[in-house]
This record gives sequence, structure tokens and C-alpha cells, in this order.
Amino acid sequence: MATQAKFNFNEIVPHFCFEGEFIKAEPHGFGHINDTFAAYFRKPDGQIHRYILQRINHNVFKEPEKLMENIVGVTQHLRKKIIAAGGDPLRETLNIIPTTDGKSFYKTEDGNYWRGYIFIEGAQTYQVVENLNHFYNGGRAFGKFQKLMSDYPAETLHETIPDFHHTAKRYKAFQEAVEKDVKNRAKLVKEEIKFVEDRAAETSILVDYLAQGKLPLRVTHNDTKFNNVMIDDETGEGICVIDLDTVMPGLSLYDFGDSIRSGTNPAAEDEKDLSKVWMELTLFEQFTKGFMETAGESLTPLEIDLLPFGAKIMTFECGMRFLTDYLNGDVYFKIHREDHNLDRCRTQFKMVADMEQKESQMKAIVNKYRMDK
Ligand code: ADP
Ligand code: GN1
Ligand code: MG
Repeated sequence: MATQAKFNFNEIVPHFCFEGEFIKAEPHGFGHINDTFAAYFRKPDGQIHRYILQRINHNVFKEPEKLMENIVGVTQHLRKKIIAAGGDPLRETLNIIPTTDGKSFYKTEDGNYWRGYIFIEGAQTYQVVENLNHFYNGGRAFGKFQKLMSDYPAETLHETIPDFHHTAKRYKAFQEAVEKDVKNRAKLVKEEIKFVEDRAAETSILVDYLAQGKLPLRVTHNDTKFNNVMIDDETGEGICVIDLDTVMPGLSLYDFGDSIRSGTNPAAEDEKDLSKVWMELTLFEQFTKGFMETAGESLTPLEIDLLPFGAKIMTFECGMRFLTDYLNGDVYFKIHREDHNLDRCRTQFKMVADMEQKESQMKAIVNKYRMDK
């Protein structure tokens, strides 16, 4: 494969404390940011096993050293808590495989940053929710993640992407992209541009609440897409929250919202047939139930009131980011076909429009599961 040919694994692999003899590395998963591979090894007893080998996208994450410092700290913290609760720290959190000189990443001469993780076997990620129970368990897992991180020293975390969910600044970046129009594409997306502009006032609501001290700043994951939780093949439980690159101080609404964005759409994020795309309320209910069970007690009444809005604004922000990247010439998200970012943008906006229709039903579901009644 083209991506594989780009990298010399025989040079990279020996720098890690991987067990066994290296056989091959295959592209793995469907992330939009990093280059992820399953690296296969033969142990002395002949058994084949694999690790995750990942190239950190240093175009997106400008300071990979700091990012890895965050991940070391976060995984150590989670490890302690998992052990204290009698869990399995090798499956319930990411485990970094150190390099032979004891570091958490290896930098190649041509400036690429690589890391290794234990491969969590017997579990998978899903691009689209296939089973109501999986999504309920996803809600439990992301809620639990937030709870486990609630006593993490937030001031020690580096901001790996500044203002990641500052929706108002994302709106400014969108406006700039429209003005510059480097690829001359703005004329093709007038309807989508109007969709964003019509909702401009909403982009500052959460950041204003935060600035006024009305919403608490917490340690959040910030990329709680459903394919960032591994679902156990046997139990269907959300066994491990992965993709820890954006763990930073943030709002609980970001984590709730991004899961609803990604998981309540019965179709793919890049579905071209928009008649297949909507926000499915039965899925909304499952996630809300799970999230409230594990994180609900620590949420303030205002946070709970804002959960439906959080879902909508995260979906809107993501659609706006896809549109911005389309206008900028597809420089951020990996694309696999022409207009890929535009297709992704359109599904998000269809979801937003549907959430606007279903606002009162979403509120009723949240109220059904809130504990502060
Ligand atoms: P990206 O930032 O590009 O989304 P991720 O860290 O989410 O990268 O990894 C991409 C995919 O690789 C995940 O969706 C998951 O399927 C798989 N993956 C990542 N880490 C592991 C792991 N430790 N064990 C098994 N699969 C993993
Ligand atoms: C990216 O890395 P991945 O595929 O889990 C993006 C998220 C978006 C998501 C949209 C660091 O997530 O913010 O919501 O794509 N991650 C980053 O699918 O920008
Ligand atoms: Mg991911």
C-alpha cells in the first residue's frame, strides 16, 4: 500500500521494546489524523502477536514531545485507578511500549514521531453503532473516563491543540477560509456557508458561560468519537477509551456532544445519501443513560441542562471544521476521495438540522436520567 511504502519499518521497529521478530506492519483502523499500523511479531515460541505502531501527525500536533508527556501522565493515572478498582490495566487503558532508550516515542531522522502501544485484543472499534447496548456502554465508558480524570492535575497538561473546541475561534477560522477561498471553492458551497452564518451567534455560547464561571473547566478527552472507545467482543462493554492525544482541560459538554454527534447517526460520517442521515433518538437515549450513570453525579444542573445544546454545537463545530478544511484545500483531515470533507460536512449539518427539530425530545430524555431532579 502507498502509505506503507512511505515508511521504513525495518528502521523504526528496532527502536522499540517490542517482543519477538518483526514480520510486517499493516494499516489499521479509520482515524482521520494519525497513521496507525498493526505491527506483527513472532515470539520465540512461534506465537504471532501484534502491537499498535502509530505515526503522530505532527502537522496537527505541533509539539509531539509535549503530547507524549500528557499521554504518559494520563495513562499512569488511569493505570493506578484501574488497579485499585481490581481491573485489568493492560486492557482498560492504553499502554505505551517504551523505546530501547526508555522514551515514550521515537523520532526518525526525517522528523517523524512514532509510538507503540499494546494492541488491545478481543475488542474493536465501530465506525457506526451496530448495537444499542454498545452505545449505552460507550456512554458509560466516556462518563467513567471523565470521572477517573476528575482529580488529575489539570495544570500539568499541555494544550496539544490550542483552543481545540473554542467554537467562536473555529468560526473565525471558517470566515477566513471563506474570504481567502484559496481553492476557489466557496461558490460551490453557498448553501453550507449560509448554514454556518445563520448560526454564528451560537458559536460563543459555551465559551461565554466558561468565561463567566458558569460552567466548570474539567479534564476532558475532547475527541469522544464512537470509534475512540474499544468495545469488548464478549461482553459488549466499553473496555478502553483510546486516542488520548487531545486530553486537555475542557467542558463535559464537549465529550458528551462529540459522542452524540458521531454515534447517533445511523449512517456513516461521509454518507452521500443524506436521506440516510439523522439523529436517532433511541441511540441518544442509550448514550445519555450510560453517561449519566457514570458521570451524572458530578455534573452541575447547568451542564445537564446544556447537554442537548452541547450535542448540537459539537456537531455544528465539526461540520464547520470539515467545511473549513474543504475551503482550505483539505490540509487537515485525511481524505480518501474528492469532496470527502464536503460530504462529511453535509452529514454533520443534516444532523444539526435534525437536532434542532428534536430539541424538546432530547431535553425530555436528559431530564429522565438526571439525578438532580
Ligand atoms: P486517530 O487519531 O487517527 O483517530 P487512533 O489512536 O484513534 O488514531 O487509532 C486509530 C484506530 O486504531 C482506532 O480507531 C482503533 O480502531 C485502532 N487502535 C488504536 N489504538 C489501539 C490499541 N491500543 N489496540 C487496538 N486498536 C487500537
Ligand atoms: C478527528 O482522530 P479522529 O479520527 O478520532 C478529529 C476530531 C473530529 C473527528 C471527526 C485531533 O478525530 O476532532 O471530531 O476527526 N481529531 C482531531 O471525525 O482533530
Ligand atoms: Mg481516533
